Amino acid sequence: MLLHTLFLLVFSAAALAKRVVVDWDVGYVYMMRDGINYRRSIGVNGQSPIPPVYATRGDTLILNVHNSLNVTTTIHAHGLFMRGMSYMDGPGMTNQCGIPPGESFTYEYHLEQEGTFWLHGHDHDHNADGLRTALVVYDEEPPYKYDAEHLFTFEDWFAGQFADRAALTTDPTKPFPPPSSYGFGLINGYNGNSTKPIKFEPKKTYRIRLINMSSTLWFKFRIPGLKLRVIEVDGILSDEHIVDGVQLAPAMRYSVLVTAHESDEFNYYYKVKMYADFIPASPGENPRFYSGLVEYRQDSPVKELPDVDDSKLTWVEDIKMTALDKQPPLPVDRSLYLWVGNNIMSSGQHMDHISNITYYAPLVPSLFTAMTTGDLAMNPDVYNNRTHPVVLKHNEVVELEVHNPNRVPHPMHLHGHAFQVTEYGPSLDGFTPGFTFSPLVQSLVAPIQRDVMEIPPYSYIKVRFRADNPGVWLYHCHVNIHGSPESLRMLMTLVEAPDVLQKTQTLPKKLIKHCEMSGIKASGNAAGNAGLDMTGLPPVPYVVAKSF
Ligand SMILES: [Cu+2]
Repeated sequence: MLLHTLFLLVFSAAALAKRVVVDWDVGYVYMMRDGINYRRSIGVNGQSPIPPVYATRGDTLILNVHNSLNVTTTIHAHGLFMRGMSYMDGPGMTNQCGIPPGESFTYEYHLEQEGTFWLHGHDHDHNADGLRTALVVYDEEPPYKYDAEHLFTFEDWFAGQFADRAALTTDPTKPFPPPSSYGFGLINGYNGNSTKPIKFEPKKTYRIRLINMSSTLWFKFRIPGLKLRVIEVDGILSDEHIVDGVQLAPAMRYSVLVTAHESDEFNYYYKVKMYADFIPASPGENPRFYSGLVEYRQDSPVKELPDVDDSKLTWVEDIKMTALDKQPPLPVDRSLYLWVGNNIMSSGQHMDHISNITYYAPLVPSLFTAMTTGDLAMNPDVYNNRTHPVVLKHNEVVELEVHNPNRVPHPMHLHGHAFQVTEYGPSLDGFTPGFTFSPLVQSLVAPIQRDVMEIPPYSYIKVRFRADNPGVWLYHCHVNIHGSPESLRMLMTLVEAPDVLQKTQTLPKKLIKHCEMSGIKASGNAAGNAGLDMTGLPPVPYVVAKSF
C-alpha cells in the first residue's frame, strides 16, 4: 500500500513537471527606459526591459541564448544552487568562457527551489546595462495562502554605459573615487513614477515580490498604512516578520504578504525610495522618491497619508528572522576570517580587495582548472593567488566572518549556496566618528538563510553554510563597480570539493568549443599549463598602501 502511494506521488509529481523554453537573442537595444535619456541598453529579442520569466518548482527551464553583441556574454540564474551543474552558473572565466559573438548556448536550470530569483548577465557587467530580469518560481502548494501576487523589480539606470563608469573609476590619472553619478530609478522596467496601478480588492491578501536588480543603489518599499509580513528572503521561506517597509541592497529579494484595506472607498500610494548612504546626499538626486497607485476602484479618490520619517518606521532585520524550516545553526568545522577594503596598487590605481587580495581573472576558467588538473585541483596554487582561491572539503560546514572596517556597505553574494546569517557586530578598526555601526546581534535558534549578505559600515557579519555542492563558486560584491573583474575587483573563488566534482560532473563540449573559439585554453592550471607552472600568466599589480 505504502509503495503504491509512493509510486503515485512520484508519478504525479513527474507528470506535473514541464519544460519551460525561453529563447533569448541578446543584443543592443536603443531605448528611453527612464523617460529622460535615450541610450544603448542590452536587451533580448529587440526588447528592453526584458520580460520576466515564470515557472514552477519541478520544471526545467531551458534558456536558449544567442549572442548578438560584439563581445562575449553569459547568463547567471541568481539564487539557484546549480546543484550538479556548476558549469551552468555563468560567471565568465570562473564557470565558463563567455559565449562568443554570433554563438549560442543553452542553459538548463532544474528548478528545485521555489521563490524569487533573477536572471542576469555575468560577463562584462552586462547586467548593469540592462541584461537582467525577474525569475519567479512558483510552488504548486505554497505554505502561505494568498489571493494574488504582484511583482516589483527595481533598477538604477544611468545615462552612460557601465564600461565608461568603470574606466573612469580605474583610471590612475583621475581622482578616486570619481565624481558621483546619480542614476534614475526604474520600477518594472520604466521610470518609477510612471508605473501602472497595482489592483487591490478589500480584505484580500497579496504576495508582493520585490527584487533589487540595481548595479549600485539601494531601494526601500512600503505601502503607508499597511503592515508588510515578510515571508521570503532571497528564495528562502521564513516565519512572518512584520515591518512597515522593506529595504533592499543590490541583488536582494523579498516576498511580503499584505492584507488590503477593509473598503474600496479610497485608493492609496505605495512609496519607493532609491538611495545610497555612502554617496553624498544631493537634493532630488540622492535619494530619489517614487510612488505609484494601489487602486481599489478606478473612481475612488486617493487618500494620501502624512509623511513619516524612515527612522520612525520598522524595517527588515534578517538577523531577527527565523527560517520556516527551523534548521538550527550548523556546527562550524572551519572558519574563514575575511576583511574587505581598498588599496593603492603599484599600477597607481585604487583597487578593492578581500583580505588584501585583489581579484584578477585566470587564463583558464577556474572550474575548468578544477575539472582537468586531477589531484592538483585540491591545491589552491593551481588556481593562482590572483583568483583568491579557497578549496573547501566536501560537506564541511564553513563559517565566513567578514569585516568591513570602512564607511561603504557591501552586499556580498555567494554563488551556489544560501547561508545562515548568524551574527553581526562592530568592526571599529579605523572608525570615523559620526558614522554608525552594527551592535552585536546573534541568531541562535533558526537563522534565516539567504544568498546576499549586506555588511554594514564599520561592522562584521558571520554566516554559515555546508559545502555540499561541489563546484566553483564566486563570492563577490554585487555593487558592480566594486565587484566586477573589470572594475575594482572585490571577488574571491571558492573551489568546493574538486575531488567529488571531477567524478560527478562533465563539462559540456559546447563550452570547451567556446573557449577555443576565443583563444582560451580549456584545461590546465590558471595559466593553462601542467602542474604549477604559471609561465605565460602576466603579472598583476601589487599593494603599495592601504587606502581605506
Ligand atoms: Cu561593494
